[in-house]
Amino acid sequence: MIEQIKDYINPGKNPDLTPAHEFRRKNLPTLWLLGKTGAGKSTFIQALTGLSSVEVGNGFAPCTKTAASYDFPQEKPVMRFLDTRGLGEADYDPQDDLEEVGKLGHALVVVMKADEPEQSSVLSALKQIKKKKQINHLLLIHSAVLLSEETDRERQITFNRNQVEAVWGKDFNSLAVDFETEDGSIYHYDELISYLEEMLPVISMVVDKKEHSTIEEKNFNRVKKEVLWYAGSASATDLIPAVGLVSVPAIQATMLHSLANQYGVEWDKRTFSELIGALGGSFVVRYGLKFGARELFKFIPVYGQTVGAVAAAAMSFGMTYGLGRVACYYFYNNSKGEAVSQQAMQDLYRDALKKGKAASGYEEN
Ligand SMILES: Nc1nc2c(ncn2[C@@H]2O[C@H](COP(=O)(O)OP(=O)(O)OP(=O)(O)O)[C@@H](O)[C@H]2O)c(=O)[nH]1
Ligand SMILES: [Mg+2]
Repeated sequence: MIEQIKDYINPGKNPDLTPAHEFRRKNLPTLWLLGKTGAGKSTFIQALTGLSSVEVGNGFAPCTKTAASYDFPQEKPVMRFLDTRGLGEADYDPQDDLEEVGKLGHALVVVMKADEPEQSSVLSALKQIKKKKQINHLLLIHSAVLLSEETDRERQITFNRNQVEAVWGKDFNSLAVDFETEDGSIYHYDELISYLEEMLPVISMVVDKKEHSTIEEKNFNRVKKEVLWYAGSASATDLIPAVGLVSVPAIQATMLHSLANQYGVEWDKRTFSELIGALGGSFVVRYGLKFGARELFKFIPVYGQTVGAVAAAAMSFGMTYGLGRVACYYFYNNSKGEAVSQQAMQDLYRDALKKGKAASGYEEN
């Protein structure tokens, strides 16, 4: 116990977090894009990530002949895009890509240009994907809808939606978008994001929402992806067979150290105990931030029970994200010389824990 607290304060001395980072990198929540050449898949990824076509291009690693995956952000990824790079007329076999997507947290987006009714290659791929039953969530995007006359638009969209329905059934959402409007905005952007986050909650964490936020929140948004990345690595420790190579506390400690630096706060024993104090000692224990104790048993105090590895992974993700969130809040106020209330810290933690668990990709939402 004492040792573990020391690890928190001075994490530099031993932990090799690489195995956890690598494991998570192999198991990222994935958004799979399916669509003909020119449908708008790359444009979609750019619209979401804010990266230029050059950056998206460079970030892609070919995984099969017909698909490429893109980890976002590249350095410390929290999610993955799988791009089928244009289904041609040749028969596309989604088999390898289905394996690539893995078993956890993934969703499928089919992109069809509204004025393109010839979708046989996409539909036959979709039929095979459906058969495998590995993908639960589908969103159909009709792109470039503003290029069509208003009188044609509804008919085109309905036609393509019916084609998809014929192979997939009725259980999917369908949305008309345009990525290239005259004023540079995206037509139906908000609707697009909310459909996407329904399917893959991590999306809500990585996509910029044009909503009002406080200065504190803006500051957190700058480090949020890093916090998610650490949370992903923490969750990996519950799933890596060689348990004990890396510990959740070691990862959390490294995260806290890095965050404190970025807020210009010195990370030492005093800051550590003040942070814990600000959350409340008994709260910390109840929520399992008991520095290693839960790792031995996968015992989750807040549930009062022992859980399986996947649920534990979701919990580790949520707790690490929650800890990162409140730490940033604390550091921000600390750097301004302002006090924080325990209530505010706890509310923030609970909220972040919930969002983090959903974003982990290890839980059905
Ligand atoms: N006006 C308009 N143009 C679009 C839209 N989406 C894509 N485009 C254009 O369509 C062309 C093809 O888009 P991409 O995103 O490269 O298509 P893709 O699906 O990635 O194609 P492949 O990489 O060949 O599979 C580009 O010139 C885009 O600018 C849209 O919503 N509106
Ligand atoms: Mg492309």
